[in-house]
Amino acid sequence: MLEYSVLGSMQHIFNEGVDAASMSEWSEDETSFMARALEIAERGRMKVSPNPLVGCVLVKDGKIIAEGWHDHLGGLHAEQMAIHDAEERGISPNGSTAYVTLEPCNHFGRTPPCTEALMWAGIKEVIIAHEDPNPTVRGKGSQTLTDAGIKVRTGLCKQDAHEQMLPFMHWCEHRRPLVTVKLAQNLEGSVDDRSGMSKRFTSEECLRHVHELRANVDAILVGANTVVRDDPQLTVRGIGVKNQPLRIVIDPNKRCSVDAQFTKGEGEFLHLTSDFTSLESLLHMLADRNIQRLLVEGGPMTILEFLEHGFVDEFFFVHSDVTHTEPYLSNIDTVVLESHGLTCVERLQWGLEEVHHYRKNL
Ligand code: AOF
Ligand code: ZN
Repeated sequence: MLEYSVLGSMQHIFNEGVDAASMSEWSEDETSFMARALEIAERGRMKVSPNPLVGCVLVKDGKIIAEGWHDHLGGLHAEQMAIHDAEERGISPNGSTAYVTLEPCNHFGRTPPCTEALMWAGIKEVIIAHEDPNPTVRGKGSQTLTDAGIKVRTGLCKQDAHEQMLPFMHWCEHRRPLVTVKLAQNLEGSVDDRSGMSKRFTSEECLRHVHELRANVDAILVGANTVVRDDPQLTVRGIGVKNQPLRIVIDPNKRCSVDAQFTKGEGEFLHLTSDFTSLESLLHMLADRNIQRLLVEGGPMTILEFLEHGFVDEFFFVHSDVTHTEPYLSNIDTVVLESHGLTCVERLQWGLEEVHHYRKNL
């Protein structure tokens, strides 16, 4: 489990298997089966976007007989993989209960409908954590199952499933990506020491966490000032990813060199110059390109723009205790974050740096 993900830390549900809100409605066994489905859904992390992470377990006579998860984009859906797993083990899924973290789909997409697979497999009951807000599904999956005489119950560990699928849920609901910001500064609020060449002032271990964060987003954005000063590559390094995030630079005054690092190497980039109109239209355009989670890495002016428009959903505020000879102040602090609807939900340690993780109530 990755501590920096939108999940914060989901470890509690895997350890305790309890979703407080559902305690009265659901048995302990049911809750632990769904907790397992949520746990195995994690195996698709960094591989399924723009699809959500989905897990499924099949239960017969009080025991898990098969497991499946949506492993990668274009791969089997969780339910189909679980049915396949039962067959491979030589166990009939007939008469079992499916615990699935998302309402089964009812459409022909990259795969045939999961509702049909469940019916064919003779599943007698389907327990769902969260409805699928995708317009092509939205209740139709549950309805199809019910019409076929399969018992359907929904809402077990719903909050945890929502958290796990947050970028997907947000994208379905708002048609714009979830915006995550990362900003590192020292105790006086400086993001750069202007007395010399630009250089990283946070620890090696902190950098590793930043790359993990990058590996969990679909796009990374910076403003022109950051490119001119730091010339970053904006790629994921040290972690195997199937696709590099889309690199986006906002540069309306055409200040970036045609030779800038972000234009090089593997992966796509978007250099927005005169074609940049507004953050809002950019976010909608990104959503249309299936970008569900965007990481804004700087600089402070770009981040403030996002904050002032109310577009920041999540903020990793990295605090270093190095001193800067010629500080460059961000003008971003706790008060600014709180005034834009963000609340500190946890404190993390990324190497030498303490990180305050802020979130909107999503
Ligand atoms: C499920 N089980 O494991 C997942 C579902 O293009 P496709 O065929 O991969 O379908 C993608 C949509 O299906 C996705 O947007 C979401 O609504 C649903 N994902 N559904 O029954 C799964 N990953
Ligand atoms: Zn499906």
